[in-house]
Amino acid sequence: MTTRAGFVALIGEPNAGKSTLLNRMVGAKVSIVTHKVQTTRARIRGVAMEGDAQIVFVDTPGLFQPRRRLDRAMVAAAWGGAADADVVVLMIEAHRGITDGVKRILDGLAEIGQGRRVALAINKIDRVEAPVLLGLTKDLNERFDFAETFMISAEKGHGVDDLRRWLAAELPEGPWLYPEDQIADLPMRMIAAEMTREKLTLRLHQELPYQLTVETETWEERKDGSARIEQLIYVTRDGHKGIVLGHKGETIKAVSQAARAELTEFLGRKVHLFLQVKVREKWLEEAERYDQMGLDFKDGNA
Ligand SMILES: Nc1nc2c(ncn2[C@@H]2O[C@H](COP(=O)(O)OP(=O)(O)OP(=O)(O)O)[C@@H](O)[C@H]2O)c(=O)[nH]1
Ligand SMILES: [Mg+2]
Repeated sequence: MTTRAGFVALIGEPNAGKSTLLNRMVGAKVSIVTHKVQTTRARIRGVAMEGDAQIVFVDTPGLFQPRRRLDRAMVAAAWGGAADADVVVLMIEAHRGITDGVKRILDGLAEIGQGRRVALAINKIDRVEAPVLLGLTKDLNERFDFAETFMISAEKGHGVDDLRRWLAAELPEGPWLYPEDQIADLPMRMIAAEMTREKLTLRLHQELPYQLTVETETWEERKDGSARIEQLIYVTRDGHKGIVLGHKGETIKAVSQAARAELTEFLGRKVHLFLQVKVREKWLEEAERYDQMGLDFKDGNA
Protein backbone atom coordinates (compact mmCIF):
# COMPACT_ATOMS: atom_id res chain seq x y z
CA MET A 1 0.00 0.00 0.00
CA THR A 2 1.31 3.44 -0.89
CA THR A 3 0.61 5.80 1.95
CA ARG A 4 0.79 9.56 1.95
CA ALA A 5 1.26 11.98 4.81
CA GLY A 6 1.95 15.63 5.37
CA PHE A 7 1.03 18.93 6.93
CA VAL A 8 -1.69 21.28 5.76
CA ALA A 9 -1.67 24.73 7.36
CA LEU A 10 -4.93 26.66 7.64
CA ILE A 11 -4.26 30.37 7.56
CA GLY A 12 -6.41 33.48 7.27
CA GLU A 13 -7.72 36.52 9.08
CA PRO A 14 -9.04 36.12 12.60
CA ASN A 15 -12.57 34.64 12.56
CA ALA A 16 -12.24 33.16 9.04
CA GLY A 17 -13.32 29.77 10.35
CA LYS A 18 -9.97 27.97 10.51
CA SER A 19 -10.63 26.20 13.79
CA THR A 20 -14.14 25.28 12.71
CA LEU A 21 -12.68 23.65 9.59
CA LEU A 22 -9.98 21.82 11.55
CA ASN A 23 -12.59 20.38 13.91
CA ARG A 24 -14.78 19.28 11.04
CA MET A 25 -11.88 17.64 9.24
CA VAL A 26 -10.81 15.81 12.38
CA GLY A 27 -14.35 14.98 13.45
CA ALA A 28 -13.87 16.19 17.01
CA LYS A 29 -13.50 19.49 18.78
CA VAL A 30 -9.77 19.84 19.09
CA SER A 31 -9.52 23.60 18.65
CA ILE A 32 -11.74 26.13 20.37
CA VAL A 33 -14.17 28.29 18.39
CA THR A 34 -15.90 31.55 19.25
CA HIS A 35 -17.59 34.33 17.31
CA LYS A 36 -14.85 36.69 18.52
CA VAL A 37 -11.58 37.41 16.73
CA GLN A 38 -8.20 36.07 17.90
CA THR A 39 -9.56 33.00 19.59
CA THR A 40 -6.76 30.62 18.62
CA ARG A 41 -3.41 31.58 20.11
CA ALA A 42 -1.02 28.85 19.03
CA ARG A 43 -0.58 26.16 16.39
CA ILE A 44 -2.91 23.25 16.95
CA ARG A 45 -2.51 20.01 15.08
CA GLY A 46 -5.42 17.75 14.23
CA VAL A 47 -5.13 14.50 12.31
CA ALA A 48 -7.56 13.38 9.59
CA MET A 49 -7.51 10.26 7.43
CA GLU A 50 -8.55 10.25 3.80
CA GLY A 51 -8.11 6.89 2.14
CA ASP A 52 -4.45 5.99 2.42
CA ALA A 53 -3.45 9.54 3.26
CA GLN A 54 -2.94 11.02 6.69
CA ILE A 55 -3.51 14.74 6.67
CA VAL A 56 -2.14 16.65 9.63
CA PHE A 57 -4.08 19.90 9.72
CA VAL A 58 -2.38 22.79 11.46
CA ASP A 59 -4.77 25.37 12.82
CA THR A 60 -3.06 28.73 13.27
CA PRO A 61 -3.85 32.03 15.01
CA GLY A 62 -5.47 34.58 12.73
CA LEU A 63 -3.20 36.95 10.82
CA PHE A 64 -3.66 40.60 11.74
CA GLN A 65 -1.53 43.66 12.43
CA PRO A 66 0.01 42.88 15.81
CA ARG A 67 0.39 45.44 18.55
CA ARG A 68 1.25 43.62 21.75
CA ARG A 69 3.92 41.02 22.45
CA LEU A 70 1.26 38.30 22.52
CA ASP A 71 -0.11 39.46 19.16
CA ARG A 72 3.33 39.34 17.57
CA ALA A 73 4.03 35.86 18.95
CA MET A 74 0.65 34.67 17.61
CA VAL A 75 1.19 36.07 14.14
CA ALA A 76 4.71 34.62 14.04
CA ALA A 77 3.30 31.22 15.00
CA ALA A 78 0.77 31.46 12.18
CA TRP A 79 3.33 32.31 9.50
CA GLY A 80 5.63 29.66 10.92
CA GLY A 81 2.85 27.12 10.50
CA ALA A 82 2.48 28.06 6.85
CA ALA A 83 6.22 27.94 6.25
CA ASP A 84 6.49 24.42 7.70
CA ALA A 85 3.54 22.97 5.79
CA ASP A 86 3.41 20.89 2.62
CA VAL A 87 0.26 22.64 1.51
CA VAL A 88 -1.30 25.91 2.69
CA VAL A 89 -5.01 26.66 2.67
CA LEU A 90 -5.90 30.34 2.76
CA MET A 91 -9.36 30.85 4.21
CA ILE A 92 -11.37 33.90 3.22
CA GLU A 93 -14.78 34.92 4.53
CA ALA A 94 -17.19 35.05 1.59
CA HIS A 95 -19.29 37.90 2.95
CA ARG A 96 -16.31 40.07 3.84
CA GLY A 97 -14.40 39.60 0.63
CA ILE A 98 -11.02 41.14 -0.02
CA THR A 99 -10.33 43.24 3.05
CA ASP A 100 -7.12 45.14 3.76
CA GLY A 101 -6.17 42.27 6.01
CA VAL A 102 -6.60 39.79 3.16
CA LYS A 103 -4.44 41.97 0.92
CA ARG A 104 -1.68 41.95 3.53
CA ILE A 105 -1.87 38.18 3.80
CA LEU A 106 -1.60 37.83 0.02
CA ASP A 107 1.56 39.95 0.15
CA GLY A 108 2.98 37.69 2.85
CA LEU A 109 2.03 34.58 0.89
CA ALA A 110 3.88 35.85 -2.14
CA GLU A 111 7.00 35.66 0.02
CA ILE A 112 6.58 32.29 1.72
CA GLY A 113 4.43 30.71 -0.97
CA GLN A 114 7.37 30.04 -3.25
CA GLY A 115 7.41 26.42 -4.34
CA ARG A 116 4.53 25.57 -2.06
CA ARG A 117 1.01 24.74 -3.13
CA VAL A 118 -1.54 27.20 -1.82
CA ALA A 119 -5.26 26.50 -2.10
CA LEU A 120 -7.98 29.07 -1.65
CA ALA A 121 -10.97 28.17 0.50
CA ILE A 122 -13.77 30.70 0.39
CA ASN A 123 -15.64 29.95 3.60
CA LYS A 124 -19.10 30.80 4.96
CA ILE A 125 -20.70 30.40 1.55
CA ASP A 126 -23.97 29.92 3.42
CA ARG A 127 -23.90 33.67 4.01
CA VAL A 128 -23.80 34.90 0.41
CA GLU A 129 -25.42 34.43 -2.99
CA ALA A 130 -23.65 32.54 -5.78
CA PRO A 131 -22.74 35.53 -7.99
CA VAL A 132 -20.73 37.04 -5.13
CA LEU A 133 -18.66 33.87 -4.97
CA LEU A 134 -17.85 33.85 -8.65
CA GLY A 135 -16.68 37.46 -8.56
CA LEU A 136 -14.61 36.85 -5.48
CA THR A 137 -13.01 33.71 -6.94
CA LYS A 138 -12.02 35.57 -10.07
CA ASP A 139 -10.66 38.57 -8.22
CA LEU A 140 -8.61 36.50 -5.78
CA ASN A 141 -7.17 34.28 -8.50
CA GLU A 142 -6.03 37.37 -10.34
CA ARG A 143 -4.16 38.47 -7.24
CA PHE A 144 -2.48 35.16 -6.42
CA ASP A 145 -1.63 31.94 -8.22
CA PHE A 146 -3.78 29.52 -6.21
CA ALA A 147 -3.43 25.84 -7.06
CA GLU A 148 -7.19 25.37 -6.64
CA THR A 149 -10.24 27.20 -5.33
CA PHE A 150 -12.83 25.65 -3.02
CA MET A 151 -16.12 27.11 -1.88
CA ILE A 152 -16.99 25.75 1.49
CA SER A 153 -18.97 26.11 4.63
CA ALA A 154 -16.82 24.82 7.45
CA GLU A 155 -19.80 25.07 9.74
CA LYS A 156 -22.38 23.31 7.58
CA GLY A 157 -19.92 21.00 5.86
CA HIS A 158 -20.44 22.06 2.25
CA GLY A 159 -17.46 21.41 0.00
CA VAL A 160 -15.36 20.06 2.83
CA ASP A 161 -15.10 16.49 1.49
CA ASP A 162 -13.87 17.77 -1.88
CA LEU A 163 -11.23 19.87 -0.16
CA ARG A 164 -10.06 16.93 1.96
CA ARG A 165 -9.79 14.63 -1.06
CA TRP A 166 -7.81 17.20 -2.99
CA LEU A 167 -5.46 17.82 -0.09
CA ALA A 168 -4.86 14.10 0.40
CA ALA A 169 -3.75 13.74 -3.23
CA GLU A 170 -1.38 16.71 -2.85
CA LEU A 171 0.59 15.20 0.01
CA PRO A 172 3.91 13.46 -0.57
CA GLU A 173 4.19 9.68 -0.42
CA GLY A 174 5.48 8.48 2.91
CA PRO A 175 4.62 6.74 6.15
CA TRP A 176 1.94 8.15 8.43
CA LEU A 177 3.17 10.55 11.03
CA TYR A 178 0.80 9.57 13.84
CA PRO A 179 -0.92 6.38 14.97
CA GLU A 180 -4.08 5.91 12.93
CA ASP A 181 -6.43 6.54 15.87
CA GLN A 182 -4.76 9.73 17.08
CA ILE A 183 -6.77 12.86 16.39
CA ALA A 184 -4.73 15.61 17.99
CA ASP A 185 -1.19 16.48 18.92
CA LEU A 186 -1.76 18.67 21.91
CA PRO A 187 -1.33 17.68 25.55
CA MET A 188 -4.64 16.98 27.28
CA ARG A 189 -3.88 19.58 29.93
CA MET A 190 -3.66 22.20 27.23
CA ILE A 191 -6.88 21.09 25.53
CA ALA A 192 -8.54 21.31 28.94
CA ALA A 193 -7.20 24.83 29.53
CA GLU A 194 -8.39 25.89 26.08
CA MET A 195 -11.90 24.65 26.80
CA THR A 196 -12.08 26.85 29.87
CA ARG A 197 -10.67 29.79 27.92
CA GLU A 198 -13.37 29.29 25.29
CA LYS A 199 -16.13 29.46 27.91
CA LEU A 200 -14.55 32.58 29.43
CA THR A 201 -14.26 34.23 26.01
CA LEU A 202 -17.92 33.53 25.29
CA ARG A 203 -19.06 35.04 28.59
CA LEU A 204 -16.78 38.03 29.05
CA HIS A 205 -17.01 41.26 27.13
CA GLN A 206 -14.74 43.66 25.31
CA GLU A 207 -11.04 43.39 26.02
CA LEU A 208 -11.16 41.00 28.93
CA PRO A 209 -10.78 37.73 26.97
CA TYR A 210 -7.58 39.14 25.46
CA GLN A 211 -6.16 39.93 28.90
CA LEU A 212 -6.45 36.48 30.38
CA THR A 213 -4.88 33.08 30.01
CA VAL A 214 -5.74 29.70 31.47
CA GLU A 215 -3.31 27.03 32.64
CA THR A 216 -3.90 23.54 33.94
CA GLU A 217 -2.04 23.31 37.23
CA THR A 218 -2.74 19.76 38.32
CA TRP A 219 -4.30 16.72 36.72
CA GLU A 220 -4.96 13.84 39.00
CA GLU A 221 -6.30 10.48 37.91
CA ARG A 222 -8.65 9.18 40.57
CA LYS A 223 -9.14 5.54 41.50
CA ASP A 224 -12.80 5.73 40.52
CA GLY A 225 -11.77 6.56 36.94
CA SER A 226 -12.52 10.27 37.18
CA ALA A 227 -10.06 13.11 36.65
CA ARG A 228 -9.49 15.92 39.13
CA ILE A 229 -8.29 19.03 37.32
CA GLU A 230 -7.18 22.34 38.79
CA GLN A 231 -6.77 25.35 36.58
CA LEU A 232 -5.53 28.88 37.09
CA ILE A 233 -6.97 31.85 35.26
CA TYR A 234 -4.48 34.70 35.08
CA VAL A 235 -5.83 38.22 34.72
CA THR A 236 -3.94 41.50 34.68
CA ARG A 237 -6.00 43.54 37.13
CA ASP A 238 -7.93 43.26 40.34
CA GLY A 239 -11.02 44.65 38.64
CA HIS A 240 -10.85 41.87 36.07
CA LYS A 241 -10.76 39.28 38.79
CA GLY A 242 -14.04 40.59 40.10
CA ILE A 243 -15.60 40.44 36.66
CA VAL A 244 -14.41 36.88 36.04
CA LEU A 245 -15.81 35.80 39.38
CA GLY A 246 -19.04 37.68 38.82
CA HIS A 247 -21.75 38.64 41.29
CA LYS A 248 -21.64 36.04 44.09
CA GLY A 249 -19.30 33.99 41.93
CA GLU A 250 -21.97 33.33 39.33
CA THR A 251 -19.80 33.89 36.28
CA ILE A 252 -16.97 31.59 37.27
CA LYS A 253 -19.51 28.98 38.33
CA ALA A 254 -21.20 29.04 34.93
CA VAL A 255 -17.85 28.91 33.14
CA SER A 256 -16.74 26.01 35.26
CA GLN A 257 -19.94 24.06 34.61
CA ALA A 258 -19.77 24.60 30.86
CA ALA A 259 -16.09 23.66 30.66
CA ARG A 260 -16.60 20.62 32.85
CA ALA A 261 -19.48 19.39 30.69
CA GLU A 262 -17.38 19.65 27.56
CA LEU A 263 -14.36 18.00 29.15
CA THR A 264 -16.49 15.17 30.45
CA GLU A 265 -17.78 14.53 26.97
CA PHE A 266 -14.34 14.75 25.42
CA LEU A 267 -12.75 12.37 27.92
CA GLY A 268 -15.77 10.11 28.22
CA ARG A 269 -15.50 10.03 32.00
CA LYS A 270 -16.23 12.06 35.06
CA VAL A 271 -14.32 15.30 35.61
CA HIS A 272 -13.93 17.43 38.72
CA LEU A 273 -12.85 20.88 37.64
CA PHE A 274 -11.57 23.57 40.00
CA LEU A 275 -10.92 27.10 38.77
CA GLN A 276 -8.99 29.79 40.57
CA VAL A 277 -8.46 33.37 39.42
CA LYS A 278 -5.11 35.04 40.00
CA VAL A 279 -4.09 38.63 39.36
CA ARG A 280 -0.76 38.77 37.62
CA GLU A 281 -0.24 42.22 36.19
CA LYS A 282 2.61 41.27 33.91
CA TRP A 283 1.64 37.82 32.68
CA LEU A 284 1.69 39.09 29.11
CA GLU A 285 5.41 39.73 29.55
CA GLU A 286 6.33 36.40 31.15
CA ALA A 287 8.14 33.76 29.10
CA GLU A 288 6.65 30.94 31.17
CA ARG A 289 3.12 31.92 30.15
CA TYR A 290 4.09 31.73 26.46
CA ASP A 291 5.63 28.28 26.97
CA GLN A 292 2.37 27.15 28.52
CA MET A 293 0.40 28.50 25.56
CA GLY A 294 2.69 26.78 23.09
CA LEU A 295 4.11 30.08 21.81
CA ASP A 296 7.67 31.31 21.48
CA PHE A 297 8.25 34.26 23.82
CA LYS A 298 11.06 35.63 21.66
CA ASP A 299 8.73 35.80 18.66
CA GLY A 300 6.99 38.58 20.53
CA ASN A 301 10.07 40.81 20.60
CA ALA A 302 9.35 44.12 18.94
N1 LIG B 1 -22.09 31.17 8.83
C1 LIG B 1 -20.94 30.52 9.00
N2 LIG B 1 -20.21 30.73 10.10
C2 LIG B 1 -19.04 30.06 10.23
C3 LIG B 1 -18.58 29.15 9.24
N3 LIG B 1 -17.39 28.67 9.65
C4 LIG B 1 -17.13 29.25 10.84
N4 LIG B 1 -18.13 30.08 11.20
C5 LIG B 1 -18.22 30.90 12.42
O1 LIG B 1 -17.21 31.88 12.41
C6 LIG B 1 -16.78 32.18 13.74
C7 LIG B 1 -15.27 32.06 13.85
O2 LIG B 1 -14.91 30.71 13.68
P1 LIG B 1 -13.48 30.16 14.14
O3 LIG B 1 -13.38 28.77 13.63
O4 LIG B 1 -13.28 30.39 15.59
O5 LIG B 1 -12.54 31.14 13.31
P2 LIG B 1 -10.93 31.19 13.32
O6 LIG B 1 -10.51 31.48 11.94
O7 LIG B 1 -10.37 29.97 13.95
O8 LIG B 1 -10.67 32.46 14.24
P3 LIG B 1 -9.34 32.86 15.12
O9 LIG B 1 -8.96 31.68 15.94
O10 LIG B 1 -9.81 34.01 15.94
O11 LIG B 1 -8.30 33.24 14.13
C8 LIG B 1 -17.53 31.22 14.66
O12 LIG B 1 -18.65 31.90 15.19
C9 LIG B 1 -17.96 30.12 13.71
O13 LIG B 1 -19.12 29.46 14.14
C10 LIG B 1 -19.39 28.93 8.09
O14 LIG B 1 -19.08 28.15 7.20
N5 LIG B 1 -20.56 29.65 8.02
MG1 LIG C 1 -9.21 29.72 15.56
